[in-house]
Amino acid sequence: METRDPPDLAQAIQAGERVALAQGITRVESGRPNDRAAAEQLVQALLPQAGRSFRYGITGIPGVGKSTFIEAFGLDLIERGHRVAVLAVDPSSSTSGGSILGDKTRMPRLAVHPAAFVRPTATGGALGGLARRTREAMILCEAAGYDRILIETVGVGQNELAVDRLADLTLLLLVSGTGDELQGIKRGIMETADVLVINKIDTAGTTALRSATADLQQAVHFLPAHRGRHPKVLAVSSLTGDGISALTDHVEELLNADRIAGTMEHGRRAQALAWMQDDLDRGLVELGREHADLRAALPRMESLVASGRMDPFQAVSALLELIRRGAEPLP
Ligand SMILES: Nc1nc2c(ncn2[C@@H]2O[C@H](COP(=O)(O)OP(=O)(O)O)[C@@H](O)[C@H]2O)c(=O)[nH]1
Ligand SMILES: [Mg+2]
Repeated sequence: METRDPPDLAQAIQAGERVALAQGITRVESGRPNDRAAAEQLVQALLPQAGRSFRYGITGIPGVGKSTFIEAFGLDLIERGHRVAVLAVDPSSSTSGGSILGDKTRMPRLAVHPAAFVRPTATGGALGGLARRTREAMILCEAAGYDRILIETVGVGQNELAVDRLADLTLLLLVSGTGDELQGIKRGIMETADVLVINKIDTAGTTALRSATADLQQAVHFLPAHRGRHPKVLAVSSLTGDGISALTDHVEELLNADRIAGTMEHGRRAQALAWMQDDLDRGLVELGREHADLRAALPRMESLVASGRMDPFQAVSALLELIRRGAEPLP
């Protein structure tokens, strides 16, 4: 495939060429230094056209039905006149394989719909890198005219925080049934959710479902309010479509209100600041590793610590002192 230079590619993306958008995202995802420079140019060029979408994070454990839910929710958004981009991020996919293909087959209609763009993202590697690439892919999609961005991600540990930094609104999917929905879900994940979605209600009895919903709605009031409110609990079947339209009404209403109140913009600024701080931290670590005196002293310190002749904390302060004294870094 020919590779276009960033200004060309930026123009084609804005013109709505799907192939260009796919190419651009590939650039953004690439780890090659050459591509990185081009990706940054591309993002810079498209940034003024980005930011006008609603960004939804969809999270939950594997198998809870995120991809199936996105198919139903995405189609509902399209029916309401929107253009939908889906970025499926699975940090485990580099090892487990297969799940990416799985995602697309769970979105059979969305994947081929002219008003949708579905992009499973091969990930692996550092979390910071994953979040950065997703953020950049999102910017490209927005510049291409997609006004609803759906980010699918597995809700495990730290990754959760990453989606909270990308999305304007986070939906946490749970499975209905036994009333112990809260089990196995980390408190931190609950706290970053704006809406709790009980999925697969077609498999649950009405009574069980009612009590599960009520229990959960009770439970969330014991959590600290997130973005100034307690999450609402909604029940859906992604398979039959039951409850989806009511859910779309609710989340769109929340985001419309947030946009008007300025809460959305405020949230995005806070995200931007967090990105900067993260990236600066990473940059400082890299810079430190390149420091000539530190590099020269490191192997000796390592062997001293490994052999028990020096305390690790002592070694670190000695190494940091080398940087503090202000020797020149390597060219
Ligand atoms: N009965 C039922 N099955 C569902 C529903 N949503 C998803 N599933 C099934 O749950 C399995 C996992 O779905 P998937 O969307 O791949 O989950 P993900 O790993 O969270 O993306 C698949 O077999 C789906 O068909 C639902 O609402 N009802
Ligand atoms: Mg999935």
